[in-house]
Amino acid sequence: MSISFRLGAAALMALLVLSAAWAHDFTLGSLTIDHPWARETASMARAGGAFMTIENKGGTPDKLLRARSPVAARTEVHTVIRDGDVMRMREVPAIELAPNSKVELKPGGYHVMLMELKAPLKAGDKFPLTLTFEKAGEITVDIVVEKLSGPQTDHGKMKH
Ligand SMILES: [Cu+2]
Repeated sequence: MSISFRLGAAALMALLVLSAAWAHDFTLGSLTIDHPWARETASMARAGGAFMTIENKGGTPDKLLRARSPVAARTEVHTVIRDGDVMRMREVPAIELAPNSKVELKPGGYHVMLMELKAPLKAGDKFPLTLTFEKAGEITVDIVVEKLSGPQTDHGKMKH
């Protein structure tokens, strides 16, 4: 076996291991929760946002009702609305998951708001978040904290 083949194989293995780690999705009945993540928070921030893509592969609608996590004293499900030229976050009673569709929770849109954080969220950290769906029930997913990137236009500056 040549050296270059071995290196290639090693690189391929590393890539496979990495992509497996990053695939990071969870299944609950006909729901798939893909890539749940949260933004790193500034050291003084008391709140942070958690995001993910939820796909409903089933033929019946479901709803994300609420979430909870040991890292935050309270959580709310939020959306972002434009109010004049200010973006504001509003609590919503639920996120509707239509049959055979995907909903993306992302900065500037739907998110799980982690309120009264017990400690800042640091890039690379992982923590559990338990999601409650109206029909599918409960699942605990691992949230991976990612670095803040781009302009700081998220929760810190937004009004509730
Ligand atoms: Cu929010």
